[in-house]
Amino acid sequence: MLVFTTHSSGLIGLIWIFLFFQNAFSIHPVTGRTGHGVHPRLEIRELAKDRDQFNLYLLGLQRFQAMDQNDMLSYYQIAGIHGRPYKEYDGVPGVHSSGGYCPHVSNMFMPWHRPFLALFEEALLRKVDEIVDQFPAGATRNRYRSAADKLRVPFWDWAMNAPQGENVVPRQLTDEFVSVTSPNGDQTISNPLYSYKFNPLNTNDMGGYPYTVWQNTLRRPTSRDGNAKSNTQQFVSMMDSNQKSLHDRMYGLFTRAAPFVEVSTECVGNGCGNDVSHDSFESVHDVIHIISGGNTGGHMYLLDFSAFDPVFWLHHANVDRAMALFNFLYPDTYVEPGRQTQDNFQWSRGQVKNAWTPLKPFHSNSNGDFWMAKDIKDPSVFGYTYPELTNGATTSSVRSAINRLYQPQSSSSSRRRSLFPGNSTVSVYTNGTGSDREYMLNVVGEKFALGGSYAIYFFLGECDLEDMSSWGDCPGFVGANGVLAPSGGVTMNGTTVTGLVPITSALHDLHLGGYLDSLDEDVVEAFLSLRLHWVVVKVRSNSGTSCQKSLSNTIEGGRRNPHRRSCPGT
Ligand SMILES: [Cu+2]
Repeated sequence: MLVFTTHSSGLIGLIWIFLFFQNAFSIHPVTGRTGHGVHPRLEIRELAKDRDQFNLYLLGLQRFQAMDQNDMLSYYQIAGIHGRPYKEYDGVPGVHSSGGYCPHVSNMFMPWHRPFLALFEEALLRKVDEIVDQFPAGATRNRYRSAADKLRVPFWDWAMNAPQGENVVPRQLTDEFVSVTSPNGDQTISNPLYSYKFNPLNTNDMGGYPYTVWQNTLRRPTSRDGNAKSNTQQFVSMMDSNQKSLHDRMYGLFTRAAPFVEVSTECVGNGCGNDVSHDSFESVHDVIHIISGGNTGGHMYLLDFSAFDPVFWLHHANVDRAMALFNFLYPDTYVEPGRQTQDNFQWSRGQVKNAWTPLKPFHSNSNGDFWMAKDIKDPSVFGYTYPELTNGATTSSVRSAINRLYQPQSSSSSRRRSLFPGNSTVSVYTNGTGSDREYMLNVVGEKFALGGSYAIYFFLGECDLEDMSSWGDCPGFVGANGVLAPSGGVTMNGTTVTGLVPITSALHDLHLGGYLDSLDEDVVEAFLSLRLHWVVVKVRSNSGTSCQKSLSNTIEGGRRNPHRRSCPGT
């Protein structure tokens, strides 16, 4: 009896030790959605046209968001890799106690987010598979099975012209409720694309107020207390007024045969891999974060919280698509070594990272190896592609897709906007011959000048600068440049970011409307020095704050003949 007991407890002990080690050292290799063929991620409005796929996507997302937050494949834990709660994922320790794993203002910005999205896609589609198995066996289940095999996460193209009569922000993202066909029948559910509900909200994970009281993700919150609601109308109108600028910027980036590091990251100098002050996909990407979150600190506004908002995943799928299209068009340029400009959970500022750097915490196999930028240049390794790259795509077919989607349109009278209401005109300037010259505002700013995210909003007409909520509808508003920074007072001086806001289309409209005599350089320059205003808006202020002296702001009208202005009123 005694022998038996000893033997038994020893065995239990061994099993316990085995389970402990298995749990402590089990590794989850990120596979993406592989094993079901390579299928395109679709634009959200295209996906919505496929009833079965879209139905499964919504049901899967709902189930994914409702998972136990202790599960490493839950929506909560995967979103949490990006910023808060600053915890290690899949047993991959960090070197800093603050910040998430994600690199920004970095040559690794685009590559790192690719396995991040692949992990999200893989975990979401596992939930979709579970739902398919709940449908009645036979024809119905088979139909959903084949829809699930083709389903990939959608992207939201915020740069293309919205379909006739629609807004840039698709309804699929803003409807609070949505109808689905579940295995139990037709239902109306809370739209999992509108907001993510923490279940439960773990205040220890959230850093501080108001994220410790906001039970669900918010866009442009109406207040900074527990009663805050999303201001969807403002989100929609701000995106509408920025689309033209985003549209023209994407075209500029796709048509610029520049090194990948130059178009992909907004960092400049300090050995970060890019020494050219120009536009970048990262800088364009910041604008969507800033507008979606809003200066009242909605989740998308801050790196720490942005990945919890469902729109993050559609936004970043579009950024990933930009990377895929650019890499397809310019196959000879890719990630080059670059010094990191910021500390994050896994890396320190100053370290040089390259295409062979492990992209943590994304394991590529169960031996503990990690995905590297060199291995993920082709998205099909994760089982997906994009519509423009299917059906035997060639350089010329991709180019024509980009022309169709993003080529700046010459203004026609139907697109004319009256920028100056009332009798005011700009007639003080002399006449000149028009030109095809392009004009853009080149913004060079200190990333951490204001100790957090900020946006610069540009105006060429009279808008009520005190009332931010009116800007989206004000025709004088020409575009914004957002600078996304971690919260929590992380400050690393000397990190410079750059971005461009094209204003050629706006100047054309002014010219057609009779407010600008010509597009000659001297005329435009004089006009800009009179009419160009900008407002810097920082999180935690409810109205625009005046431009701050600490922000190094270089505004260049035209590229050959730059003129500089100091901040208004300083
Ligand atoms: Cu990120």
